[in-house]
Amino acid sequence: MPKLPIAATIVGGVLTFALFGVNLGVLSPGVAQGATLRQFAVTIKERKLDAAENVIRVSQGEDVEIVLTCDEAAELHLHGYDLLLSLTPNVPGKLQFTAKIAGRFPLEAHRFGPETNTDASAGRHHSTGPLLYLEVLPR
Ligand SMILES: [Cu+2]
Repeated sequence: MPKLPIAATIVGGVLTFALFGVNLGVLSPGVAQGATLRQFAVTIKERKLDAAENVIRVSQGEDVEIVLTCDEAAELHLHGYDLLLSLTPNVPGKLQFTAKIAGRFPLEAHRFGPETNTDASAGRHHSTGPLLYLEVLPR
């Protein structure tokens, strides 16, 4: 495996959704009536967020769905909400939660590469710094 630079980038989609606050609830039939579902798409490439801005902003109480795609295996951790997500290369994975806690929370990679990857390029808990921040504005 080539050693990849450790860093991060957000996808255009994230910024777009964040700016316009698009309610995509219509695309998710499972969502309760009247609830606002905030959907975000995030791509991680070469251990960087593939986007211009690294902040996802929502309001407290909103339902949030973050779809993450990474070009290699990874284990991601959303702090504060304490959600873990294991990703397979190029297969989207979802973080779904209700934004009950206001604040600013980092999303970080605990690991890049396969689980068996123990060399330094795998990254360690928090060693690469946050990929992005989730900001939950208080009501
Ligand atoms: Cu962590």
